[in-house]
Order: sequence, then C-alpha cells, then structure tokens
Amino acid sequence: MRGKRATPTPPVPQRDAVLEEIIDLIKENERFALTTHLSPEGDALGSALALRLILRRLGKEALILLQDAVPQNLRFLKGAEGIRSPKSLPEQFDPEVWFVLDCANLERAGEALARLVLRSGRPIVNIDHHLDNSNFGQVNYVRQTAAAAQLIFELARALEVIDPEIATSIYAGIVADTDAFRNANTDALALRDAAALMEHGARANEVIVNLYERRTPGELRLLGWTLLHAQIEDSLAWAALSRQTFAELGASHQDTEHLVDTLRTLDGVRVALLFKELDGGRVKVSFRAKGGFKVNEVARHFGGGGHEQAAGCVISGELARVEGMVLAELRRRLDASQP
Ligand SMILES: [Mn+2]
Repeated sequence: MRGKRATPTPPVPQRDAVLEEIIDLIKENERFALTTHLSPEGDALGSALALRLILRRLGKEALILLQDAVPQNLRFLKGAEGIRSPKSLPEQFDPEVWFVLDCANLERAGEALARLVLRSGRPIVNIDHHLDNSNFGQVNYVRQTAAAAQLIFELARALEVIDPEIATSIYAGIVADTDAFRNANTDALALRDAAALMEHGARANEVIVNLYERRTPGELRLLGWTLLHAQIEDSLAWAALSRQTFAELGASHQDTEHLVDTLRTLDGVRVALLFKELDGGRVKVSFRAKGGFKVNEVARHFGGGGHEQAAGCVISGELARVEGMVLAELRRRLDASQP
C-alpha cells in the first residue's frame, strides 16, 4: 500500500465471542437440557423458562430439570408446569448440551442434578452473573449483570427470537434480582433492558403482582412474628426462626422470602440476617447488606456465597449456636470496616 493512505475500515460491531460459541452450539444441536439453582426464584426460573421458549421457537427440544419445586407465585410464567424433577426423567433422556443458569458453581444445582450433568459427559454451557463463578462449563458466559436473565436477553437479541412470553420471563428475572429495581445492583443497563422488554410485550404489572402481592397467611403471620421478635443491635438486625415457630404460625419455609429484606429497611442497619432452622440439624442464614458492606464474603466464610448485598449459607449446628457464631464473625468484620 505504498504511496497510498490505507483507508481505515469502519469498525465491525463486536459480538461477544462467547455468545457466538453458544449460538453455534444451539444451531449445531437439537436436544437441550436446562437447569438452575436449588430454591429457584424469579431470576433462576425466568432465565430457564425464557431460554426454553427461545430454543423451542428455533425448533429445538428443550427440557428444564430442577431438583426443587417451582414456588406457587412463579407458576404464572409460561412453561412452568412442564418443569421436571430428576426423579421423573423421560425415557431415553439424552440431551446433547446442558445449560446451567444462575449458578456460581455446579453444586448450586443440587446433588442429583450435578451428578446427572456430569455423568452425561455432554458439554455444559454456564450462564451466570455471580462474580465468584467457578467457570465450571465448557462454555462460560459469565458477566456482571444485575440478573442472569439479562444474559438470556442478550442471547435472544443475538438470535433475534423474542416474544411477549420470553420478554415476561426475562423481566421477572430482573425484577426478582433487583428487588423491583431497589437493590444496589440496579443499574442503567437493568433499566434499559427492562424498558426494552416492555417494548417486546413484557407484562410488567403481572410480574409485580405475582412476585410481591401473593403472600400467604402464613407468610404474613411470620412477618408479624419476625418484626415483633427481631433483635436490633447497633447496625445489625436479625431474627431466628425455629421449626417450632414455623409450626405454631402454620408457615412454611417458602414463606420467608421477603422477611430479611424487611429487616434491612430499618434505618441505620448495615446488615440484616435471618436464621432459619432446617431439618437435619442445619440452619439457613440469609444476609442482606446496605451501604457497601459485602455480605457474600461472610457467607463464603461459612461455605455459602451470593452477591455483595444479598447472600446466604447453610451451617450445620443448633440454631442458637449458629446464630452466636455468625453474629460474632459478622461483628468482627463490621468493626474492621467502619464506614
Ligand atoms: Mn440471579
């Protein structure tokens, strides 16, 4: 090109290379299995159901397998009734590719699912938004978005497959993980995606009513009990729910979803916690932070994980002992990080 000035070529719009790999896998295969984490909530189910609808629209076979049941308030999402448990596998179940969604590691899908995925020897596509993701897939599409469902939206856009049902599922994922655009992870992209999804026909109000306004009597009684019995000390607020309390209030473990968020609304609280006694001598601890303290580091210390502002872990031991142990560790860390 001597003597001539090279004309600059216009920049080619950059498509995410990992997204391209996923698209190739989708195009080259016919049968897909999808799964997500234990105790599936809006982002997990919204992601899985949206991806299944996308695959079906492309003429592919897609099955969602989950170890735990779909919570009542998420059954409005299209396709939720078709989700299978690993115990009821269809005959000749032989997916060519596994999608594992919204899971920082494969264990999050539960033991039975993890075993099934690994035993199949098929490629795993790991789509997740947790920063501590272990990159356990052959393809790892891990990006820091408010909700994993936004990564499914990226895929839908790249494949040019979207309809009101797909949009509603993805929208539910964003609402769930931002707690209706209130959590600190709510950013411009989450709002832009939400707006774009509404333009694609997402039924925003249906999502809000199902996620927030279908509380059970047990849940409201549990909320009342928790507010009356909450312990408040400096910048901590917490409550401990024994199995006896659940029984007395006629409440189930699914009734606790918003309790810890409510404890965090107290002015001056930096960390809110909920201790929940499970079967088999274990305690589930849920953490919520406000104002920058990273609760996922505390959860990780006890073998759990999650996001900076919302995390959890399960600890073996008696309720009061676990409560004391976690609070001591938390106080130590809070003291070391005065705002
Ligand atoms: Mn998520």
